[in-house]
Amino acid sequence: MEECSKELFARACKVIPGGVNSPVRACHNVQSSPLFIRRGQGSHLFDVDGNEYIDFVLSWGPMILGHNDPEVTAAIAQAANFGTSYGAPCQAEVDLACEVVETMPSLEMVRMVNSGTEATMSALRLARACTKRNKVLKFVGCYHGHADPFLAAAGSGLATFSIPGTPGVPACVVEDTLLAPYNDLEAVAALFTQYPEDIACVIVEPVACNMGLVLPKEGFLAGLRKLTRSYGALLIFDEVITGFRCALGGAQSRFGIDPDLTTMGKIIGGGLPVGAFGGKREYLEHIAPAGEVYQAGTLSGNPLAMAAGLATLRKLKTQDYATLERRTQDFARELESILKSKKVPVQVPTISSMFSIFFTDTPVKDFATAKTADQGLFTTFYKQMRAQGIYLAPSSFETGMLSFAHSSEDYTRTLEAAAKVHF
Ligand code: KE4
Repeated sequence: MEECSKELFARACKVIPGGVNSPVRACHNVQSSPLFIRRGQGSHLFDVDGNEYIDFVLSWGPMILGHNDPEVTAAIAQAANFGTSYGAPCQAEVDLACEVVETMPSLEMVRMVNSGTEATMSALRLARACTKRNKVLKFVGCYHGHADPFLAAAGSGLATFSIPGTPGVPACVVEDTLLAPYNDLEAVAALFTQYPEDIACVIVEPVACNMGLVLPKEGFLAGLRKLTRSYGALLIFDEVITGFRCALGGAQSRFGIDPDLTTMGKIIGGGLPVGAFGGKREYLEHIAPAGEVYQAGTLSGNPLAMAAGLATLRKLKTQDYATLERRTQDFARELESILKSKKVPVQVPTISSMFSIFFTDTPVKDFATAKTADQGLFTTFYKQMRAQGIYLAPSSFETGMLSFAHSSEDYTRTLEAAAKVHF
């Protein structure tokens, strides 16, 4: 007898903390329990209870081509026939590195790792080594993975659980982490004035996706570039979500900014565990064994993961990003007007193939304003949409994603479901 989601979750809770391998999947913030997924196909997920969903989470970003894309799955299967890991260089990692360097405008070199967390953790170490400075400036509500230095006030899961930092991170580790509100250039300038020679880097989500979707204000990213240049700090674009999604060349190509370092994840692995950090040669050549900054990983450059990433990026070069963006905009506009007709405060920001839903009329420009959104309304919306077969991110601090596999019928069905929600 196959176990249902509830039975699986009960068994999981006995052996896995919280029954999940990543907190946000537990759906605590929307008073729900997680669905256990049996399989994904295109824009749909199928849970173990026999239900089908239109998927707007897409594994938190990687599945921009949709689930079980034939080319990607075939590439993984073919690679698997040659073994799963060598712990030695293979052609696939060179091919993927070349593909990434060709695709992301600012990159001259790249190092593969196994997650976005590893990518940002390594990029921070590199920035500190290259500048011989210790302080890192990040933005409240931006999430850069769970490496200690970033958990001073992270977005994503931590924001959902409203934990300002987390136990287990020594105060000495986050005392070099400076915080500024997103979109607040004056606050950044003030920190540089206060610490003119101590800031190794500014790390930023060029489009913030971990406090819900918050777009950079006109001039914000260019202002960061100018300030970091003038104070000798490195600018790190955390493109773990925006890379290959905001545009094929990421947010840096969309906004025309030239960061010193870029971190990547999610799409770069086509659904398998891959992260990467890259940037100018003059910096990357400090990374061991070329240079003295130690960074390593048993499964970095894993042949199956590289094959999945390569198949994904090569296929993305043939996709029509402009049409996907237009469809996302139309969908978000329609969704916003349906929800407004229900006399609730709501805004549905969107950019490229991303959107989020804030139940507030306060213009959202940073984490403080994102937090004005009514979580109760979001929970009501989430539950009633899931009951109608629409799989949304279980938190208003996450970002909804669309894929090239989503069909016009998916959009129509989702909007019809939204029209039936009652608050
Ligand atoms: P991972 O270590 O989870 O691969 O990547 C960390 C990371 C780094 N930078 C950005 C901008 C990110 O969004 C992430 C991870 N994103 C979350 C979703 N918002 C992952 C979901 C989860 O934690 O389960």
